[in-house]
Amino acid sequence: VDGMGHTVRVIVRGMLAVALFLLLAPAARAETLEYRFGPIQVAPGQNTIELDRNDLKPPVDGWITSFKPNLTYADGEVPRVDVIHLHHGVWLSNGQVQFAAGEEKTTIAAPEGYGWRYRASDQWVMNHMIHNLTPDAGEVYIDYELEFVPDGSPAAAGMREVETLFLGVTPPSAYPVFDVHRDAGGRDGRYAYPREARMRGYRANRFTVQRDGVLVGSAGHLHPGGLWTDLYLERGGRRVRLFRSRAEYFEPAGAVSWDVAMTVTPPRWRVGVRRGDVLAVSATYDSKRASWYEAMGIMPVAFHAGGTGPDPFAVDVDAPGRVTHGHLRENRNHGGAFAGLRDPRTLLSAPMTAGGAVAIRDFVYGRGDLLRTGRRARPPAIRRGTSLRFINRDARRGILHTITSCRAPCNRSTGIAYPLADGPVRFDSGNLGFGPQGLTAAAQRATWRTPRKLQPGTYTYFCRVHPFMRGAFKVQARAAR
Ligand SMILES: [Cu+2]
Repeated sequence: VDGMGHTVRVIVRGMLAVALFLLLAPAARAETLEYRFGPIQVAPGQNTIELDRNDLKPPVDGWITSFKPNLTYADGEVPRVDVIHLHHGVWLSNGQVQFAAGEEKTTIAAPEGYGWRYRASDQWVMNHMIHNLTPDAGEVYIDYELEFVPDGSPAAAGMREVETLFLGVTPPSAYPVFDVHRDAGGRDGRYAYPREARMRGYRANRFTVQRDGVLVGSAGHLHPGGLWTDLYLERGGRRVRLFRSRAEYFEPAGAVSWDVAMTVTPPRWRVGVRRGDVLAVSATYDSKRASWYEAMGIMPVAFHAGGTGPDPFAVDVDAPGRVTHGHLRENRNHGGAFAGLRDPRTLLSAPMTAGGAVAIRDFVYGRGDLLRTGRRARPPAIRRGTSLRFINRDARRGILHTITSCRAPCNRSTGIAYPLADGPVRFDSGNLGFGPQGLTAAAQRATWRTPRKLQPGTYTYFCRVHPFMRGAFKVQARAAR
């Protein structure tokens, strides 16, 4: 971790806060502790997972009752989400996930009287994935606010311990993702994962409860395009829904961006569970508008072992949730405005030489890049039945790029809701490039070829990692000219 000065300052501030709390505020409920993790140097175009030791935590034993994350610049300003965003942050304690945050920035709070047990000797690790959507380097901090009740304070007496059950729809992984293809699922325009993926015998979204106890809270994590996550309980052949965490979009264009808040369980939500019960989660995405690559569906649940709560088969526990924040300023740049770029359908093409490839270098598609002018801007043309090869020359710098179809002209301004993977013909290269196994979205290859079956026409595409990158190519019925 960089910035030891910061670390020390924050720890000292934390100790002072706790001391003040003990001296002056015996009736107070919890102390707010603020931490800044960083500075984190963000490379041009970065989209990688990092694991760092994290000593920014309370100096004394106690209870954490609430957790609120953010991403900031040195001056405290929150980066625009279309510039740099926190793809995820996961706070691991002694190797277990305790808190997690995504770009939806849900505040996590235990219900009154419950808390996560904290010991000063706990080993914390920060797993963070910061996505820089631009070719410019940056420097950011991960800020987080804990509500903390030190041992010995009146509020700590009788505190009930919760632990986080980190449930998700995919097998446990540092990068647990799945793809949602446009038009996948039923005619309802939605795709429920894993049910509609039709994977026989799939059980990665199911968890057997190990001890009797009570569930006291939950919230879902989705990516843009996500509609809701569901939590179910199965017992003796019966199944009941416990909670639906809905994505409430502020985004004017609908379910297509990070301008969203997830609903969390109401404060009085309780579900009694028994050893042997099965908890199952599912994630539902909109599949009408666009494809959603590397989507997530995670539903952490706060569990109190040994407690009791309503039997969900006797009482309807599935109450509507509530959001923990409104529209955030950093989500204000939606994109989709006229940007002065040419419509590639009106440009002359340039034939590709046999064996030629479109090289991607310095965030530019070598041929047919919409941000270029002159001959280099001309979309390369290939013959029907052949394919166009792309090669990512930035891969050696650790930069990933994609070639993902978007609806023509795909030349409007970049924002959180534009462009989308909504080309009438669906193609996607995956993340061209390399990275450490299991800790990256990288496809572990730098080249990709377009599908051979494309009909004659102009095809527009963008880079999902750096959506300002746009390009086009043409397929011609006869010999390219
Ligand atoms: Cu890119």
